[in-house]
Amino acid sequence: MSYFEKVNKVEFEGPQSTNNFSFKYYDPEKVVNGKTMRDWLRFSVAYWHTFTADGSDPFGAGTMIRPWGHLTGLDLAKARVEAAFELFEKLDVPYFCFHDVDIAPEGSNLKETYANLDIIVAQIRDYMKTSKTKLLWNTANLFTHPRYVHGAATSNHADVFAYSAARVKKGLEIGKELGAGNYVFWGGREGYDTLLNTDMKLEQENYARFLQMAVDYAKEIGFDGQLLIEPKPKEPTKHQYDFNVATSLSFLQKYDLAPHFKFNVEANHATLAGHSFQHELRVARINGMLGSVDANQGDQLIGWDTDEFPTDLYSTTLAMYEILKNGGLGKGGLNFDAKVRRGSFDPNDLFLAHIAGMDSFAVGLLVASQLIQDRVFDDFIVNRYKSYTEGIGLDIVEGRADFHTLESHALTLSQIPNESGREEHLKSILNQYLLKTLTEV
Ligand code: XLS
Ligand code: NI
Ligand code: NI
Repeated sequence: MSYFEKVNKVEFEGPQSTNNFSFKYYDPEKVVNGKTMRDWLRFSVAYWHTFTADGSDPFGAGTMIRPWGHLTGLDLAKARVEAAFELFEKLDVPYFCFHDVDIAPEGSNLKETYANLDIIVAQIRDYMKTSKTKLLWNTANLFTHPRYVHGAATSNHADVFAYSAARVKKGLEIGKELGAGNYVFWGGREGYDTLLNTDMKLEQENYARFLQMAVDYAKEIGFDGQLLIEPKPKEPTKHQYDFNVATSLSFLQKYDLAPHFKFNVEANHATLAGHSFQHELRVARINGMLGSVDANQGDQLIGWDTDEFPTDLYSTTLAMYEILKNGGLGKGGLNFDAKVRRGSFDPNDLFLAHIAGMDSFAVGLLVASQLIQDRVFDDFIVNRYKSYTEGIGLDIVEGRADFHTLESHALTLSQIPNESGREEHLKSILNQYLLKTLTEV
């Protein structure tokens, strides 16, 4: 049975192609900077947005027309798996991701929920025997159900803490069974809405205890995937503890958890935190903590996580710049934590949206790799900091300077020759590289 009968396997046809169901820039076998596009980009489909979500929003009902939409319960869950592997194969996408509740319905108690999960995980495992698509990461949804109203690991209620631990325990077991490359913690309810009822200190300590127990359990069962924290400053909670990469890193360091975790950086979460996507990737990268990416984009005019498919070529280029500088994403990937707009309700839009996102990141890869190869920004930056390679600057970075020697040096200065940072010029070079790459493909 086919769910997307009218869509054939999507192939690279180049920018001249008029076939909407083809890649214009993403050429999986093309070698860029020593690796294939497929291996640099490591695309992943997010199960929740593509197979589970129905397009409902706080003001309106679901709009999505889905070939599995008439089913319920486990039948629905099974049909989604079938549809998912059909889409993975037609897009030739190497990875996918899911939350436990995306793949199987919750039962009336934990045992029933486990039983439902076991049925669907077995079905997924069967598909994975012959499919090329692997599991990038899975996670436990610790935010939708009313029990998480006051948080999960940071709930005021110890039973919720225990229940959440059970779900993560099961999640790690599923991750191991399906060979997941990573396991994600996104704490949508780990934070507070008002300090008037919140013991922030206890909540944060409990969160650290929870993560340590997860580390211990992963080790106990031999789960060798990378554990990832996905920061987000707010939404649904007013203030989330994993606010951004820098805040989360300090938290991990304080509790000696940093060696066990990396970050899953999401573009729209970066902008919600008042940062650029590139900023968050850079902070993670320079600290050796860049694990994986939730590839999407927000909307400048809307103040929440719109999770749009990434089409902004500046953003994909600067993201790929960081990823290339990182030497790639290791076990991570570019997961389209992105949803088609409510008005894009046709099943074909699922393909067209992924094609748009994949082509946009392929362009980003091409442009970024050229920028790096030509040392466009590198040379500029090296030159900009050259005062640290000699004299007093070298004394500073090599630890020979103190306030006495610095004052003596300062007293000899008459005028300090600052130079222009050339921001506009650098941006115009970026434009040139973008346009040049686009015409050369
Ligand atoms: C929500 C998050 C979520 C995580 C996984 O904003 O992006 O989808 O990626 O729980
Ligand atoms: Ni995400
Ligand atoms: Ni998000």
